[in-house]
Amino acid sequence: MPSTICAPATAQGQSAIALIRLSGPDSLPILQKITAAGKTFPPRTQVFCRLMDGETVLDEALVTYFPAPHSYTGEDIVEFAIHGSPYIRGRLLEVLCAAGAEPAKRGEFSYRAFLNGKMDLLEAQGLCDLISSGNKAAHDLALSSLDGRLSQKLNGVKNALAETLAQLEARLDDVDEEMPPLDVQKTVNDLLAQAGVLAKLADTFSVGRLIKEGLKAAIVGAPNCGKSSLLNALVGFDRAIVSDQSGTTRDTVEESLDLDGQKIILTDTAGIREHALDPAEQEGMKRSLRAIEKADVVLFVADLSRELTPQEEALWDDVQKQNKPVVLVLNKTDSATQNRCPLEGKAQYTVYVSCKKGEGLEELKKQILSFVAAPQAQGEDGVMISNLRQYQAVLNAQTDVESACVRLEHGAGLELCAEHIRGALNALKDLAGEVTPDDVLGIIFSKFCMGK
Ligand SMILES: Nc1nc2c(ncn2[C@@H]2O[C@H](COP(=O)(O)OP(=O)(O)OP(=O)(O)O)[C@@H](O)[C@H]2O)c(=O)[nH]1
Ligand SMILES: [Mg+2]
Repeated sequence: MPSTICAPATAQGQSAIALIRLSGPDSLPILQKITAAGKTFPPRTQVFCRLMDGETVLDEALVTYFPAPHSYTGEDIVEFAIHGSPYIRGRLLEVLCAAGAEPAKRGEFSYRAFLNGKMDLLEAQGLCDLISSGNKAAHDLALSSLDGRLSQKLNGVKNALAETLAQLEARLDDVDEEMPPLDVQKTVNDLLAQAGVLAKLADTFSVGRLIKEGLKAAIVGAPNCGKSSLLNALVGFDRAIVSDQSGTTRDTVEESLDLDGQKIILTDTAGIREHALDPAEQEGMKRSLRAIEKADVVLFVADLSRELTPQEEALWDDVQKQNKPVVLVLNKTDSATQNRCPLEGKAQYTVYVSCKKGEGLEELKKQILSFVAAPQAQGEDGVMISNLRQYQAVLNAQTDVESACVRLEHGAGLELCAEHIRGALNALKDLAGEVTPDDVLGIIFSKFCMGK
């Protein structure tokens, strides 16, 4: 029999109300131990009662009993809405444990919900993402997983593959050859259609990840071109020190920004030049290069009020080698001594700005957003994947389905083809947690927050 677990469902610290949850077969008996004898708790009804700590009253609370299976975990649950003092919360947990409960591990409520068939792994991960989503885009993405749209899509593929597999297996079992032969072309077409669905889903990963984690944009360039000014202009306050001296920024400076509901993480960096003035600047330049490596997008700032130096051109070439989108940001249009910059011909994206006058910033923001909002990268139905484990499983399934097609088309035995389809089905079942080993599940759920 499973144990009965308890944990706070609301954040630490002082608050008007805090919620504590019990889940497991002893939830009701434990509740009865700490409330007045004979008190009744009708299902799903808030009951006002005193919670006792031995002979003394610990708190007056609203308590709700959710009998199994109609609860979040599928087990008996009791929810205590108590006053949110850290003392009451901590003490109630001790009282519950003394009455027979155990402290819940991270994600244990959701794990139990999963084991009881209340949700599959994809929905559980969507829920975890929903709680940690800090902006609209991440929220929408998490919701598409939580409400089962991702699971439905994958179930559609699974059902189609299972149907094809059944056709193959029937032929393999048909030793007396009583069945009509397999329609190879139709089977190949069916498999290709499913491989296409998987390929499209896999394609959403790069953008899905950016939406969930935030797009990292590194602001780089030579000293004094206005990188820190650009960071400040984009975030709308004086985050980084700006001065007319070259080499002002030493350490990287990071700040997040919400652009139309999308999280952008901007990193201002030390200007790069050939000779650093001192070891601190030298270290700063190393950090700039690391920031470029970690970025999803590079904002390369050049100063229109002076000529481009050979070092800047070399830096531009180095940045290009990273194989990521680079936006050429031509700054100081208000005091430009030249209208064009030699890098323009090499740049895929160019935006003119004046940080001093606040001009061109909207266009730059649009350009940054375009890297997460490219329509061809978004799933047409808003269904996307955002975690690496999901991505790898979808890719494995796609590869297996494609291999099955190739085998079939080249007249290989049906057994080999069936084996690839079984591989793809297994990868998809693993995604939903159907065949996932317990230790792997344990690791996944342990990343959930406490009390969830
Ligand atoms: N005229 C004009 N001056 C600007 C503009 N943007 C920045 N500046 C000035 O350029 C100088 C350098 O700006 P910063 O933002 O500190 O430049 P930086 O690239 O961060 O410099 P380092 O940290 O030293 O690498 C400051 O005097 C700014 O006021 C602009 O759009 N127009
Ligand atoms: Mg700076």
